[in-house]
Amino acid sequence: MEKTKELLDFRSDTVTQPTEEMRRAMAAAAVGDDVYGDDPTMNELQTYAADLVGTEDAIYTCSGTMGNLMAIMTHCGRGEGVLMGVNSHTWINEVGNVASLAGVMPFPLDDASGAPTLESIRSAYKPASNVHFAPTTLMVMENTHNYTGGVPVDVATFAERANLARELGMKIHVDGARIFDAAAYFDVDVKEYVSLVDSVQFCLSKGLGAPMGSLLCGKKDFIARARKHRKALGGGQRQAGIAAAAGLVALRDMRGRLKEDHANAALLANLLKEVGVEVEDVSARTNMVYFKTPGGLKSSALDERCRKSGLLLSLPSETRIRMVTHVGLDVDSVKQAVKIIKEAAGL
Ligand code: TLP
Repeated sequence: MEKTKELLDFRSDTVTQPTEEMRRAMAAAAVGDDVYGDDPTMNELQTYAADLVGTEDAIYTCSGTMGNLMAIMTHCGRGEGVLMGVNSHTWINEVGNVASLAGVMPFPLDDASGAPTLESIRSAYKPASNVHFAPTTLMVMENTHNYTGGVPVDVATFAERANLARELGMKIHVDGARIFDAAAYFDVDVKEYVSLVDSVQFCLSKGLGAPMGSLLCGKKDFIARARKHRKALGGGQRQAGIAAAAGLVALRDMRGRLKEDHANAALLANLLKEVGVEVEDVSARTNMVYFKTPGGLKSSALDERCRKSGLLLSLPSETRIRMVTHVGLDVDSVKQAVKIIKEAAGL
């Protein structure tokens, strides 16, 4: 954790160092061969995760990307269609694996404000009855929604989309990499979201601060079929309880502090605005701040200058910058970061 503090690493909430407690738990973890289902710590994590989100079962996956892909491969047969936002991580940032590995056809939804619009769901939907269509059998929703600003989708809005997809006969998967941020933001139990869908993937390695791993949660038969896909993708691990031990600490102890990250991101947005940076407005802010590169610079040029002062940024494009708050950063880190940006951009 010290390292991220020294570096002012705002690139992502994936950069956190494991806490001392996570390291102790990893060192002491009872382990077994998880491909045989023999790892007691992994079994404990999966049971804990399923209970926490209110599903019958859960399976550990190496990453959020793998969890989303397993979900799509399990819900959809080859040649079927999946609806997902054009600004979603599954659309933009998972290397086209829906097409290349799952053999599933993605159809774009308008998710410019986080949740997909009802109209875009209706118009993208393709029924199996028409012989020409790749029938859409799944909709993926993302919560919080990364690319539009880490926007949390509230339960009512989420339910409206999920219910429409259900009426049209689709299954629903949630890329809930940061779903605990959404639940924390709205002070709701994560089960309120998960009860509306067929599966959820959430990450241990983001705001919850674990070094690796995600959970895919759903019904027992769904998880059993997803397990086969995990094996096929090379994600069956052996003494995986080492990772699960840190994941258990993350799930038990770290959810309660996510609002600190949200407060720090709100402070960051305000301080950046005060020095003249064009911060992107959001309907609700969790742990991300996106802004237009200030001072007429390219993102890469600003990044180079900031790096010299120990500040690391994420660069979604040459005109757009993202900063993410996390457990390795505090109020002082935020103030220091704004000072560095102000100087680097000549504001
Ligand atoms: N997001 C990462 C990068 O890949 C962009 C980040 O720094 O934010 N869903 C969402 C909404 C995500 O933001 C991410 C990772 C994933 C899935 C994938 O998780 P991993 O990195 O574990 O494969």
